[in-house]
Amino acid sequence: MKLNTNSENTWCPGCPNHMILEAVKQTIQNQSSKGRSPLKAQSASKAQSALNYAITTDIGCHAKIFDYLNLSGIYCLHGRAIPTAIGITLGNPNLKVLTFAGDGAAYAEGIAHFIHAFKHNADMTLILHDNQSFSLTTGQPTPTSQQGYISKASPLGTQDKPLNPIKLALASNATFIARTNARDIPHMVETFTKAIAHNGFSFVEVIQDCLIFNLDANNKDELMYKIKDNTDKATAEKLADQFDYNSKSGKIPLGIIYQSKEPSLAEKWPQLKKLIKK
Ligand SMILES: Cc1ncc(C[n+]2csc(CCOP(=O)(O)OP(=O)(O)O)c2C)c(N)n1
Ligand code: SF4
Repeated sequence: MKLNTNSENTWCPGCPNHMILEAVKQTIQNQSSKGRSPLKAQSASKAQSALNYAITTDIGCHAKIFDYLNLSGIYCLHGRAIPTAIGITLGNPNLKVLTFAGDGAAYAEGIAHFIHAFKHNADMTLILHDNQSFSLTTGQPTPTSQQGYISKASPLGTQDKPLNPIKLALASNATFIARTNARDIPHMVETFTKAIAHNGFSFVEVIQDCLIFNLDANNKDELMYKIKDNTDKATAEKLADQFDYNSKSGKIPLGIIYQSKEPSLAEKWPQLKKLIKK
């Protein structure tokens, strides 16, 4: 499966988005070699037994991944990559939709969609590039920016405490929550593979330093540690509390923070359930 495109890559040299792209390609190639071919969405009917992919992306630096992946999909309005992906799963519940969003996109502009996506539990994977900054628009603070972050839009420093999206996901009845590190390709591949295998809405937060904006939020690797896959809600709450996106003194757990089994959106609706050919 040829996933490369001819588009010029305009990410900054060294931006960890390059590594996320590589991990996504490796994940899909691995699935492909096991007979799960990512087909173009419009020809999905040719291989209903295969796991086929479509993508949606938001708007931002992260979203340029749309141009660098040879997969069908929709390059969406800012904040709307999640509902568009849900729409694709309604149109064809046999597609596995990968959605790429930034922390500005999903935790600010599109936060209502982020919350409700957990409730709907459509069979899709959200890969969230969290650089604690609206980077494409030159570094304004997002909901996960740390207190005191000085930017052109916040010259005196932000006063608000950051949002903890992992806790929000837990409170929203998420069935799959994971965190990984954009500097660790093998861990991303492992995590994305598990997320794609999950039946329902899987949320993977990727800690992705931006090399140009909000530099103070970078270089948290020493705080990160890998956990075993977790299915216990009380443990998940404790894991979520370990990193508040504010200080660099806590620990940052990486891996499957929480997973549970619930019917997916398509499985809840008889009209859609009969279309599933897995
Ligand atoms: C409805 C709407 N609001 C605002 C914008 C401007 N805008 C485009 S990209 C962007 C920042 C994206 O930040 P984030 O989602 O964190 O992604 P990053 O660039 O950091 O990868 C903003 C505010 C827009 N294009 N559309
Ligand atoms: S501005 Fe930041 S997030 Fe955007 S490409 Fe450059 S390093 Fe990456």
